[in-house]
Formats: sequence, C-alpha cells, structure tokens
Amino acid sequence: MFHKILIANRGEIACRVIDTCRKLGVATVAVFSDADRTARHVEMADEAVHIGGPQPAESYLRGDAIIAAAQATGAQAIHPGYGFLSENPEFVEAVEAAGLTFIGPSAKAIRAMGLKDAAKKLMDEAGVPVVPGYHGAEQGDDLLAEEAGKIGYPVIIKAVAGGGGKGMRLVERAGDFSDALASARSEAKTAFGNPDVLVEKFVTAPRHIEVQVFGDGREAVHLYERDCSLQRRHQKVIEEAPAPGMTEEMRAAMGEASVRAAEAIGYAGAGTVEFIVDGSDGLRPDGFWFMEMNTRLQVEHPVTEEVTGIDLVEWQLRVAAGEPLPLSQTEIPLRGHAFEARLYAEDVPAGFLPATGRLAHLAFAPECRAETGVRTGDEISPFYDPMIAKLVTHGATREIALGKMRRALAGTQVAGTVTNLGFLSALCAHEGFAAGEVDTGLIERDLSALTQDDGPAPADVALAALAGAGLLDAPETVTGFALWSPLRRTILLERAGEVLSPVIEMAGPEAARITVGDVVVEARRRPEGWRLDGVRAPEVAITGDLVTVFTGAGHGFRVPDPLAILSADGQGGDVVEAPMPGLVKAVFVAPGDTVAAGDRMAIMEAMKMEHTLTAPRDGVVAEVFAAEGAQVEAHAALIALTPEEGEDA
Ligand code: MV4
Repeated sequence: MFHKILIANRGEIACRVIDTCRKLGVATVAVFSDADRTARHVEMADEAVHIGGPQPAESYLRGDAIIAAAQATGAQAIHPGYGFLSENPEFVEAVEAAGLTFIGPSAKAIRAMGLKDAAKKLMDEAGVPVVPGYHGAEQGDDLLAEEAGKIGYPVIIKAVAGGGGKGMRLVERAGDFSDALASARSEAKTAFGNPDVLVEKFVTAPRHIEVQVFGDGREAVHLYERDCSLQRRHQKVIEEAPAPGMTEEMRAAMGEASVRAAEAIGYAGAGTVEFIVDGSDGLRPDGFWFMEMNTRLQVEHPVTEEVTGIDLVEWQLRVAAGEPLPLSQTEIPLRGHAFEARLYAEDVPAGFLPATGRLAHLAFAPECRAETGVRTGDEISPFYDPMIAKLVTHGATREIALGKMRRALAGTQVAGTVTNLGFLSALCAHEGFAAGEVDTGLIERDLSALTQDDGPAPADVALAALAGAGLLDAPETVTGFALWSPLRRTILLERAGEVLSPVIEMAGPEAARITVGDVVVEARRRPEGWRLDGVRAPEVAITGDLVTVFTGAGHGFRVPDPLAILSADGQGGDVVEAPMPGLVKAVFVAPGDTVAAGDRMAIMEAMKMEHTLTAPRDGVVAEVFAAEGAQVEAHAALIALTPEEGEDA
C-alpha cells in the first residue's frame, strides 16, 4: 500500500478519498485554489499545496502544478476524484512519466472509451449489446433515410459530436425524417461545429441503468447496478441501487456484459458501464444497450457501497498498489436498498439556477450518510459545482430506505442559500417514484407539482417573528416585554424582496398571539419550546440578522434593524429610540396620532431616573414598537413617525 497519496480534487470527493486514506493509514496531500484556502478538504488532509487561482483552469486542471506538488511532498500516487483531470489520458501519461501512480485506468483504456462511436464499435465486437443503428461516415440524406427505415421507426437522430441531448431528434415515422434530419444537423453544426449525425432505434420510456465494474488490468468483476433514471435536463437528481424491478436474470446479463466490456479494454480500477434500458414493459434480459463507459469513480458510487458493504475507494487504492481484486464475483454481496439525493444550492423556481451564498448554518440528519465538502460558515462560490452534499440512506427494503431518505431530507438544515431540498422532498413523496416507476421522463412530466413552492406558512412567519423579537430563549433573558401585561409589537421581516410585518401580542411570558396578514397564530411556551396553534415549533437558526425556520426546504427571513429601514432614505429623524437600557414607564401616543415637535411621547425609567422622550419633529405616529412595561435595550426603536414626503434630496 502507498504511504502517501495526493488528491487532485476538491469538495466532497476529496474529503471522501481522505476518509478512506485515514482508515488505511495512508497520509494525504490536498491541493487547493485561492477560493479553497480554508476548505474542508484542506483541513482534513495531512498536508496541502496551493496550486493557483479560483478558476479550474488556473488550479484543479493544471496537471503540471499538481504533479509538481506530488513530487515536492513525496506522494507516490495521485487520486483524481471525478471531473477535472479524472478522464484525461494526457494527464495519466504525465503522472506515469513523472514516476508516480495514477489511481485509475490506463491512458489507453480512457482513450478507448472517450470516443463514443469507436467505443460502441469496440463493445459490439466484444459481444456487448449496442442499440441498433447507423454510425457510418457517409452522411447523404437518402442513405440516412434508408438506414432509418432498415432500423425501423421510431428512430432517434443524434449529433455524432454531441452528448447531453443537444442535436437529438425523435422521429416517429418515415415522412418526418428529412425535416428532423435538417434541424438536428443545423443544431449540431451550431453547438459542436460538426453537422454529422448517427441514427439509432429509439428506446421508448428509457431508463438509465449503469453497472459498477472493477478491474485489475486483466480480470474484472461487477458490483451490480445503479438506477439513475431520475434526471432533469441530463443532470442526475436521485440515484438508487439496486434498480427497481430488476430480475436476477437481467442482472446477470447486464453484469456479464459489463465485465466483458471492462475486460475487452484491460480495465484497471473503478469504472461504470452505462446502459439505456427499455422500461416500457418491465425489465427484460434483452432490453438493455450499451451507451458509454465512464472511466472513473462516479458521484453516485455510495449507493453501491451501501448495498455491497464495500469501500470502493479502498479497492481503488489496493488495486492501484498492485494488489489483486479483493473479492471474486461470487463473494460480492448485495443486501438491501440504497438511495442518494444530491443537495444543491440552486434556485428551483428560477429554473434550477445555480445559487451561491455563505452557509450560515448546515446540519444533516442522523438517518443518512452525508458526503460533503463544506461546513457551517463555508461559501458556495460561483467557481465550482454548487453541490452542498450527497445524502445517502440504506435499508433492508426499498420502502425503508426511501422512508429514511424522506426523514433525512426533513431533518436537513441549510441557512444562507436557497437549495433544492423542497424539490428532493417532493420527489421522495411522489407516488410513482415510491412505487418504483422510474424513468427519465418522470421529473419533466410532473415538474410543476414537484417544484411548487408554497412559501412559509403563517406559523413559520409567526415563529420567525418570535425569533426576531428575541423571544425564543428562556423568559429570564427576555427583554422588551413585561412578564405580566399584554403588549403589542410589530416585527419587520424581509423575505424574497418583500417586507412582512407580523404583530406579536404578549399575554404574559408564556403566551402570545401573532397576527400574520389576516391569520392569527396562537403561541404557547412549553418547557420544551414554543407550540404554535398546538403544534411543536420547528427548529430555527439565528445567524446574524438571518432567521431560518426549518420547515419544508427551510424559510429564511432577514430581520432588518427598524432604524436601518427607516433611515435608509436619510430619514433618521423618524424614529425615537431608547437612549439607554431601561423600562418603558408610559407611552402617550398610538399609531395615527398627530404630534408636534417637542411633544411628550413616552417616559422611560433607568437607573431610577425618569427620561421624557419627545417628538423629534411634527408628524404622524406610524408605529409603536414597545409598549408600557417593556424592558428595552439601548438604541431599541420605540416609536416611528410616518416618513415625510417631498423631502428627497
Ligand atoms: C437515447 C434515448 C432513446 N433511444 N437513445 C440522452 C442523452 C444521451 N446521453 C443519450 N440520451 C438518450 N439516448 C436512444 N436510442 C433516450 C435518451 C434520453 C436519456 C437517456 C439517458 C438518461 C436520460 C435521458 C433523457 C432523455 C433522453
């Protein structure tokens, strides 16, 4: 085994590799960009080397700087993680030329699978099922139409240079072929600078099922399948193992085909053989076709680890260090079911746009294995993938593992950025998904229901108001309210560009009525915390001026300083504040009252002296923030006047 390795990656996968290195007694070297100086993977590694600027091209894609870091630190091998340099054959050659070990397949194996067309041909020759189709260089209109007829409709036209769905056209009948061909070609030309297409039999109700393989350079084994059909715009959202509806017969057929694929290219290390599966009529042993092979450890590898009990990173290191495959095919177990949900900082209502922000609070539930590269206080920056964590659950049955995922999602707390947590929860509550009816069209079909955002309920706003008023803590520490008399106070909360103004009316220290719009929420304090309309309040994080209520995907509210709001336009004379901490003895005005400059508005008592607070100018009282009997802090806003008009500078 190696005594020290370098991890040429960042984020959760770098942390994941370091975890296994620790378990194996292998020392670790992290590399980091300017944006990652204090990142979790840097903290976890034994040593860390700075390799450049925040853009990937300036750091994590700089093979030369990474190899130099390995040499300078005495690392014997480089683990590439996924993405970045993981499938770059020139990097593999450079690593080997430097006398180091690349923890992954050979440059030759990566090249064999890198060219999608050549890979299909190779697989066909190795006896791996490939979708029937035409992949020739001749691109004449008539020839392509004739080939489509031979394949049999429906067919799919794909850009040869494509991937990810660009330049793809489904053609249902011969009469539509020439129009579809023209538009696929023009899209391919625009997107890839290459108008060439291929034609394939269209697989209806496609499912994405992939097989984990492991080779030692000569022989290979498989570690069963993962179903990654729950995708949105070719991005995986939830993965699981095993595939719902998989039969022993089909699993054996897919496993054997995948082992043939790996052995055909002398594969070493962890790889994944991706298949497209016809899910229109159950799973059949003759209904799967090779799509491509990924020559790296994949994001979703943990579901395979959960159902096999095998640490795939450990296997990667052992095989790269020259050990034989740790288990033979028949020794590899398959037990229970596992799910992985990808938690992203993204704005779902805005069309799943990547989001950024500082994670003011981050906590995971005990039901899941959370793979993450960030912790509370870290920034989701615009430079990298905005994944916050992968949440992984395992159970004896699919139902149990899914139930654990629902609870894991409900117990996940993220403050400081929007996330796809609500979307993931909606997916896990989807009846079809629960029944195992997964296919690549599920998310698009039910998108509006899955992305419906009801926003916070009145009880959530009420709880945020209590938090904003400093009333979540024990009564002894409460300021601003007398313990014995009903008091009224308006709390300003900002959410999604809107200002909410719930009103709290205290009825002693143990009870409050909170008015949110036209809804009244009854709150009672119990030894274990507040109850709202009889229901135990969810958890709340208070981080600076941000209050996050953890219901659904979490609802964040800014609690602006009333002074800041009211003085934002230079109207500093609008608010009467407490000159010192003390008791509000009397308030003489109410909202709507007209006052003249110098009028007595309230009396405060502090240090056994009375202070009279007067109106700073002529005006109308807008709001009374603290009432008689209230204990207030210095500079607490007590009374606001309606801002004057026509005074814009
Ligand atoms: C297909 C197909 C149906 N029949 N090929 C989409 C992107 C590219 N990687 C391959 N894709 C597809 N190829 C044939 N012959 C349906 C898709 C497809 C898809 C495949 C896997 C996962 C999600 C998908 C979503 C839409 C379409």
